[in-house]
Amino acid sequence: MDTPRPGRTAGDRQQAAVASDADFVVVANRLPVHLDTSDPDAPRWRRSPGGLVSALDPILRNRRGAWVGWAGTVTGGARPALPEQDIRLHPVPLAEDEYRDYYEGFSNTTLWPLFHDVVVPPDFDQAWWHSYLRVNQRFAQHTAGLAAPGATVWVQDYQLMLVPALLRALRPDVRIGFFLHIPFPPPELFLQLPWRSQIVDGLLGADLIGFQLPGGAQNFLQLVRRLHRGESVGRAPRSSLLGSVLVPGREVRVGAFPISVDTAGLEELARSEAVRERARQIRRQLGEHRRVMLGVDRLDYTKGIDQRLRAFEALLADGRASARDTVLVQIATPSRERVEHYRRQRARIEALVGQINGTFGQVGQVPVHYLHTTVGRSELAALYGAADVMLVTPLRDGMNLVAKEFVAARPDLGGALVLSEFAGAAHELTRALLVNPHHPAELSDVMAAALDQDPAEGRCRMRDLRRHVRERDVHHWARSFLTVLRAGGSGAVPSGSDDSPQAAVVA
Ligand code: GDG
Repeated sequence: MDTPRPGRTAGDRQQAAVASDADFVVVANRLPVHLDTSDPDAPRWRRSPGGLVSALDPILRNRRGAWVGWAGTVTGGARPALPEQDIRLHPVPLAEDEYRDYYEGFSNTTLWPLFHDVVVPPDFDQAWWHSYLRVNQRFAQHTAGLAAPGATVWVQDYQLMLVPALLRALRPDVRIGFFLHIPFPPPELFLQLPWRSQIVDGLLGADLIGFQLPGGAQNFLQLVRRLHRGESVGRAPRSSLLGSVLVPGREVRVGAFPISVDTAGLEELARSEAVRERARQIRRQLGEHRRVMLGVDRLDYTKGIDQRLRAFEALLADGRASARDTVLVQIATPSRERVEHYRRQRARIEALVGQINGTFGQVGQVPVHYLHTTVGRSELAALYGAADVMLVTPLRDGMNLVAKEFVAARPDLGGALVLSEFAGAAHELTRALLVNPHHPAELSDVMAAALDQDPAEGRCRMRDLRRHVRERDVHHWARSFLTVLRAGGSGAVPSGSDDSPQAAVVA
């Protein structure tokens, strides 16, 4: 199949000619806001919680920064703005059929499963691909119209992998970084994709391509070699940079930059009296003497929620736990609810919860508390604080921020973290109780071991885990990426990206 060589139409040139003054532009599928319609008479834009926003916020405020993304509504309506007008938001419109084909289709039914070890089979659909290409072109055009001469542009994630090349064709003067939040699969899997060369060429429009783990970066470098898309050069992995791809006239650097959380912010929240009191209240509500296990995930088939429930069921069945002494609280945040695999996953999980509670529960005492909802940030911190055991057991996950958030929210050094080997976080949080979630007996055993963990050993592990997330927080992540991006070629330098130790190594 032909590689899309983004053509420069008169419309493109016109878009690029729009007055542009943003020195630092973040481009992501979603703007960092959502429309709060709890009062239907007065809908309000509210800032969405998340580490990405808090990490980029100071950089966006200090420079003439802008965020390009979809506002989350296909119905139009009021232009999104934050109450305090602090970050300049630039909405990219999406039509209903584009939401279906670009977002639910190509992004979440083709790329998402393909990049997560084909946990479910990906669908390949030409119409979805065309929609993905069209929407990526739109994002590139909007960004081109907004960026100041020599600006730094940071493109985020798998929904926008064509944007780097499309943007470079419109604005060769800007410096482009790309970061992939999900795993990058081995070439054997990626090569299934009918549009594989186009995606690789899209990414190669960047100056720096960042992955969560060195393995993802290496998979990408191997793929470039297999597809002959440029000369791929490896480097001794002394720093975040793992190699480069030489394309005509340019070097594209490739590295690993594990994302993290706002550790200090979460710790402060966890230490607040309101959150601590709420944590005590949750424990009282669940039963003073019961051990509390917790899962917090988007309801996604990659997160291993059903494997976790089955492992708990096995503990109840063999008597290592009972509804009297143990409870599992599972927060399952609604996600991609119109996509078939997600609908089926929800039905499977809810049947399993019903089965477990029906078999092992008593009046007033059920073993699983399942909430299909989104809870507030303080409530989440209180749940982290109330848990004896945090269960993070994805079958495959780029990083998993919940694991790092739990650690950040435990200044009391309490709680045990059970963590899947297949989460990116396992490469850093090696003092967690690591587990293979594909192995049912091992999963039950590690959950039982976590419930019975010696408190002194638990504190020791938690101390080590906390040291890591304090040093490597989300600010460190953003600084490391932007410092390396700045270290090559020309372009505006975002403030706050002071030299990190890694910069010295790669300079
Ligand atoms: C992708 C990659 C990578 C969840 N429920 C509630 C809530 N959350 C928050 C968590 C956490 C975030 O959502 C989920 O982040 P994860 O990392 O666990 O997972 P993905 O959504 O799949 O994210 C992943 C990440 O990008 C970043 O690069 O780590 O691998 O798949 O922050 O706290 N927050 C609130 N209420 C909830 O009910 N407030």
